Order: sequence, then structure tokens, then C-alpha cells
Amino acid sequence: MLSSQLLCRGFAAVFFVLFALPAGAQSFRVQCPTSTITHPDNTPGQLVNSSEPAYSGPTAYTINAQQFVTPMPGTVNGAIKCQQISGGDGYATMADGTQTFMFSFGPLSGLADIAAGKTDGSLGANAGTEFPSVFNTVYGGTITPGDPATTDGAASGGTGSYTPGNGGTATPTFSYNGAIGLVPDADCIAGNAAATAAGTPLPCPQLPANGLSGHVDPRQIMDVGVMNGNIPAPLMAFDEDDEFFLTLTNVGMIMRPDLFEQHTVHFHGYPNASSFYDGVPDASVAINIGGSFTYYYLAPDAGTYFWHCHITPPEHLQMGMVGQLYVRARQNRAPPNTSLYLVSQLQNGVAPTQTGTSPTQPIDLRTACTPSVDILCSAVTPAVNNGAIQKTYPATAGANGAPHPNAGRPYMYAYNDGDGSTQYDVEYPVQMHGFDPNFHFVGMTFNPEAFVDMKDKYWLLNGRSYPDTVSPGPQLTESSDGRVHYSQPMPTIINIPQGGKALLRLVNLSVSEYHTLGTLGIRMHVIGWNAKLLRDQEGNNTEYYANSITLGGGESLDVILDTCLNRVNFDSCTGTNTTTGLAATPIPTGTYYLYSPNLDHLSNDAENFGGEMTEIHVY
Ligand SMILES: [Cu+2]
Repeated sequence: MLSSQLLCRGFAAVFFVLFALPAGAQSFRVQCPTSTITHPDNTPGQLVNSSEPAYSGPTAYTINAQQFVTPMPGTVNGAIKCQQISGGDGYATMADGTQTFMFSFGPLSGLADIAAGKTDGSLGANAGTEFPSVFNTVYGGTITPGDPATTDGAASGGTGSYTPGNGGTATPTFSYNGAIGLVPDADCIAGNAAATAAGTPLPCPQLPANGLSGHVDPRQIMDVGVMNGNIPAPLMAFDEDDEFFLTLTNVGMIMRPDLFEQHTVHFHGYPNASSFYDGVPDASVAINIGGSFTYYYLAPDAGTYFWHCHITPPEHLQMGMVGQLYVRARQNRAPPNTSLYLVSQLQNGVAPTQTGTSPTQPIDLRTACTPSVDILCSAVTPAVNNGAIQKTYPATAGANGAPHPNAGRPYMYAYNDGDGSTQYDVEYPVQMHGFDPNFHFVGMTFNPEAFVDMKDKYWLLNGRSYPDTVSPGPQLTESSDGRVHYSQPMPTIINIPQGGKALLRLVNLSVSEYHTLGTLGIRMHVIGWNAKLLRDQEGNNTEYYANSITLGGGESLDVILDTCLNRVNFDSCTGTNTTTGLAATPIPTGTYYLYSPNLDHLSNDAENFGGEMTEIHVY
């Protein structure tokens, strides 16, 4: 494998010399339109695509004046989301204190949210996946080299601890979540002004009034993007019906100037992905150093996916180019008091059986999910209408009446279940992964990498081993540029109000091992596998309860940790099962564990008692 890898690189070098050099200048760009054919903006300036409209029925289509298929006014669903990431290198801190070199992606949008620890889906934070109204803004300060949340933020009076490797409680004043590098296109502004004065055709006729055309200052992108590596790679989370514009900028690997590695983004298991945007380099495009590329996705099906670079996958995945991705369910956006069964029928193209609704709702073929239309559908309408309706989370929850983390927001569900069976209180993406420190070391020191000897010795949940998994806030690493960077943004502390439910979006991105996670005292309710609701084609739930789950590399599971024994109602721990006579009972408050029962996974390299483990706090 090594020889073929070297051969590939040698072959690529020929192309680089022949073709890449004449192309010359660097070409960094970002792209985040405020409207599209699928998401037209009928009221310019109103930012209609920068919020999620309520879901009241499927999108209906018509032919517009330019002969494009376009949504009918009033039936547009979803919004536009944009994100920018760097591809390059960086360092992470392992739980035994070792700084480990990575090939890695890093955030170039949402940096303030990430620095503030808002990487937790249960807080409703997008952490890098932004609406156009946030993404298309210009940073007001001067970006200095390094992570601006640790440099600009600290310099401007931010408080908190920046000790390398310390999860800390940093609260920098840096508050910018837009696209790093985005600046008005000064040349086009000046050219248009001169042409207007002279009465000649505009050189940049499409330039928006604010001058933001996707033009960037490449210095800012290099200053922030170099040594910007994160593990997990930046989280991407958006909603069904959204259009997602993801710009990858390859800043090169400063520790490996001998390599000119391309990178790509591959959405693993994602339905109906265009091969052009699928990131498989031999079937599509890959992004060279000094270039940007904007990937485009529609979001037709809710579920837990993940993403990774597809260049030399065993190497780039082991080295850290693995990220989390999920699509939130359409059902979250149903207005209060709406029947969940009705929402399921509407989105699945089934004639509604509810009284008072039109039986002639149009079928949206993107979302239709009846067996006769799409046997691959991710959530069939349930066999039985159990009468569940959409509500909002209560003001308080748990044993002590603490504020509910999602108080006042509409209920959230893992899938469009139609019966509330996948409803949850809090949500945690959990990436299971492993690092082989020797492979990472030789990867930094210009030595040949022995793929066949790859053996993980750090066992990671969201890029950290215990006890770092329960260290709050983002974790920082001092890198070889002498600067402190946020390296591992996500803790894995799972907090559940007593009687409530936590959705774990579990993914295994290991290239070397199966990973098992178990719990004691809290049942795992397994509701989805590989972004499909566990339900048969007749609409019967086929979910199951377990005390442990095992995932191979490239698999995902949706698991609800349910702190209510003998649950009867999907949204409260009350009632008695009429068949068994058992009453719903909340489990005791306290600390529980989510851990690997493979004992060799409970260590941090040579250090015992750590590894793939975290805490569940029921409060
Ligand atoms: Cu890569």
C-alpha cells in the first residue's frame, strides 16, 4: 500500500508541474447565496431564507418564467445554510498530555460559537453551520494569526483560561460567527463606480450592494486556517428541506511541506448525493492546496450521518479528517398542536385521513415515503395513529426543577416518526474513533507510514479520552507555531433531566477497529441505524432496547438514553402500562457511565484508566 501511495504522489507531482503552476494565483472564495431557485426570495432584503419556516405541508412545484422548476409561492420549506472549513494540519492534546499531529479540518465559520462551547446540539447551536444573514458578514476587527477566538478575543479583554490542554472556561469577547476572510470586493466596487460615472457598462454587474461577492482576503484565511485542525472535524447540522453550501479551502500542511495533499468532503451514507459533490476523488473533483471549492447539498432525509476526507482514506481518516453530520427532522417544525401523524402523512405523500384537511395535498417526490413510491424511505408513516401532537418543551425539568435546556422550543425528534417515538429532550453527537500515536508521529516526521501495523492506542469520544471527555468547554492545544488553538471543541458530558431522554447520535469513524459502548443503569433505546428509522414497510416500529451497542467503521446509530423505566407516554414519565400494570418510574438521579466494555479501550496509550469513557449525569 505504501508503494502505491508513493507512486500516486509521484504521479500527482507530474500533473502539478504540468498544469497547476500555469494556473498561477491562489483562488480562495466562499459562496453563500441568499436565495436560489429552490429557495426564492420574493421579498428582497427580508432574509426569508435565514430562518426556518413552520412546516405545514409538502413543497409544491411549478414552472417559472425562466422555465425552471420552482416552488409555488407559500409552499417553500427549509432555509439556506452555509459553512466554511479549512483542510490542513494541526495538533490535538491526548488525555495523557501528549500533543498529537493531525491531518485535519478546522472551522472557518462559527468560531465564536465554538469557542463558547456551543457545539452541543441540545443547546440549539449550529456551531459553524450558519444562515446567510450570519455567514455573509464582515469581521469588524483585524484578524491576527492564530485562532481569533484565542488571539483577537483575548487581546480585546476576553477572560478565561487559555492553558494548553485545559478544557477551561474561556469566555472570549470574540463574537464573530461569519465567514473568515470575507471582505467586500474593493476592485469591483471601484470599477462599478467609475463605470457608472462614465456611463459605460459595469465590470461587475452582479455585485450586491454590500460588495460581498464571495471575494475573500486570502491572508486572513491563511492566518486562521493554518494549524487550525480540529478533532472531530467541524460539526455540520442542518434541517430537512435546507440547501447547504459548504466551502472547503485547502490551506496546505505546514508541517509537511513535502506533501501537496488534496482534500475532499465525502458525506457518508447521504441519500441522492450528486457524484460531483460526493468527494470521491477518482469519480469527481478534489481540492488542491491554494484552492476553495463549494459543495452543495439538499437535505431530503433526516438522520445521523458523518463526513470525512476521501483522499487516501485509511491515512487521512486515521490522521483525523473525520467529522459529524446530521439532518434534523421536518417534524420539529410542525406548529404546536399539529397531529404528528398528519405531518407524517403530508410529508410522505399519503392522502391525509384527518378531518378538516385537504385530501388533495400535492406529493413532493423529494419527501414521498410510501413503499409504492420509495422503498428506501427513511421514515414510513406509523401503522397506528397514537394521537401524538406537537408541543413545546416545558419551562423546567428534572428533579430540582432546573430550567429545561430547550424550554419553550418545539419538541425535537430524530425522525419524522408520526408517533413521537423518537422525541428527545437533549441531543449529543458522539464520534467514536481511535488514534495510533506511532502512525501520527511518523506522519509528522517524514517517515514511511506502515498501514498494516496501524494499531490504535488512544480511544476517543469526540476526539478526547477520559477524563478529558468530561472536561467542559472546548479543549485547546499549543501547536508548533507557538500559538494556542482550539483543537477538540466537544466535550461528551451527557446531562439528562430526570425522567427525560437524551438522543445520542453515535458514529464510528475508526479505520482499524469495531467500537462498543455500554451503559449501566440506563437502557439504550436503539431507534435508528445508518440514518434510517427502525421501522418496517408496514409502519411497525422495530426499535429495540440494549445495554450495549457495537459499531463498525462507517456505521451510525441513533440511541435514546431513556431515564424513565416502563415509559408509557412519549413526553412524560407518568402513567401505567395497561397490559403489564407497570407504572412509569424515573430512574434515580446521579452519575452513570457510558463506556467501552472492551477493557483495552479504557487506556490512554501507556496510561491505564482512561480511554473511551464518559459520564452521564441524571439531574
Ligand atoms: Cu484529506
